Amino acid sequence: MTVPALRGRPAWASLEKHHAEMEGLHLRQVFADDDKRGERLTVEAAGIYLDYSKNRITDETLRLLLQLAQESGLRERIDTMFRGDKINTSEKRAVLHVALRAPRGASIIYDGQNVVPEVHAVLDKMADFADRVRSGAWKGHTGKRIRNVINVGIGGSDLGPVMAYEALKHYSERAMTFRFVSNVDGTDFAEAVLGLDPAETLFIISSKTFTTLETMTNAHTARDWLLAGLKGESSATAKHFVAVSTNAQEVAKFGIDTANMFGFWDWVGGRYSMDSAIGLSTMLAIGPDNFRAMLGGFHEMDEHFRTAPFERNLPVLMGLLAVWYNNFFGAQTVAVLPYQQYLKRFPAYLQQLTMESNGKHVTWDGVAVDYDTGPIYWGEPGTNGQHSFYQLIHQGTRLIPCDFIAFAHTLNPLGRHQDILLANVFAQTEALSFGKTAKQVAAEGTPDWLVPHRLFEGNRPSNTILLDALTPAALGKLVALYEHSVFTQGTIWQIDSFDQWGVELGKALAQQIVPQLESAAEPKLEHDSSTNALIRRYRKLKGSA
Ligand code: G6Q
Repeated sequence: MTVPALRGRPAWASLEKHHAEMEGLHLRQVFADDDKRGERLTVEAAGIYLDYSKNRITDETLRLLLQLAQESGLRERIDTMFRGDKINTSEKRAVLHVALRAPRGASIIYDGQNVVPEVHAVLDKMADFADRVRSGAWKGHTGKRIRNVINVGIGGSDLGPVMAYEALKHYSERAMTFRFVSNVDGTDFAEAVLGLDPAETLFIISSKTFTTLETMTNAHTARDWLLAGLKGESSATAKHFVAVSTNAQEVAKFGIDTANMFGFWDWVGGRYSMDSAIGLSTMLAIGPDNFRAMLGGFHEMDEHFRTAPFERNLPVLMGLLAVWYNNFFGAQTVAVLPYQQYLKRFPAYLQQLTMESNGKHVTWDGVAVDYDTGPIYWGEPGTNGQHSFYQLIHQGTRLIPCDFIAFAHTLNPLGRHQDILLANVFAQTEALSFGKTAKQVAAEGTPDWLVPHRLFEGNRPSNTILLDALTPAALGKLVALYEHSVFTQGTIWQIDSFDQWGVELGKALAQQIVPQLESAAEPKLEHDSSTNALIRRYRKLKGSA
């Protein structure tokens, strides 16, 4: 199907016109006009209840957004992803993270071959390894069992593992310690190994390419630390290092036996890889059964996304709403507010998923876009955020659509905590939508001069995402929900959500600058005057010039 440029799609023009009519409409009004709105504008699927009634939309908005999805070829594009077409055009790669969670026995053909058996072969190898480490059958070099696991990786090889470990800590093996090293700042490594016995420590070097500067620097430091602790026997690394990578050659070069390498494939993007072997630390923490339950959750959402009609399709609706605010209201950000302490790293994880995917300035055909693409995602767990930045969401001058995420059951029942927590979710979305008028504020006896300060305009949109409990399956569903919402947005904008050329320039320049900082002789600098002066000052401060 040939899709016209975004502004040339009929639904786009209709939405522009419609938005002009909608701008003055208050959520108070739309709720007053329809006392069933809060039940009607909801969808329940795959165990997730989405209340999207507190959005600045009418039935007409929805109709037009759904029309936009049709005109954008979303249905066809979903099919092309699941079929393994090379939709990551700038890297000429398929985008098949959905194959990572396909059940055993399913068939997804890529380059003439069913990839699902390979996926399960790796999962089985991971499970076997995880069982051996968790049971103590896998011993370290000195015969001690492994008690500490350190994942060394960055970006997509770190954010997913960290987030999933934190999110599923409740299910984790508490007798073991899990830590994560990503930053090339030596402090990250130093703090991660503090107090650990090398004889009981396993490093997972997670790097798709096995060439990433930060990860390889940390991996070498890890090896030095281990060898220093185990009195320098180089054979000692064998039981303390495993690799997760697509690059067997580099893994072997580093000195890790490729028998202890867990593979994945170029059709898995870094930020879409937490459910591949990159999740080895997650599996070590929560065990193979829980890991498989998480994959089951991912798959349930994949199937929902693939098959549900768009008007009842959670990721499609969320993606379209994001487009609505981004492109028609000029909203620059989306706040993600999990009311769940275990999801404290979820906003950070989503930042990469959303912004590395959709922070693009050209279409997949390389044409500069004349509309805004990916919004900024950010957030913190509630209720902490309420005592900090919510002020700006309630009374500031910017429109910030919010996703509230909550769970009906807590994993840590303690007195009244859970009801108080959930009361805050409902209170916040109510306050944001309906606010408080000057009349209401004055009626409370507020002096006239104070009324403007205390009034809340309301009309601040939000989604409420309600799940039963934070299980491994629930986490899988939630991550897949956002993955496919990102996909929906990228399809409307016609951008390649699966490349990340924007991170290249800085990487290349850093490689150039490192020797200029390290050289004993004064280097010949040919940067701009600011960069040259900063390099000279740094060299002087560190005492090398
Ligand atoms: C994610 C990106 C990026 C990548 C890291 C680590 O989609 O590609 O964040 O994951 O740069 O790369 P390696 O796994 O190759 O070390």
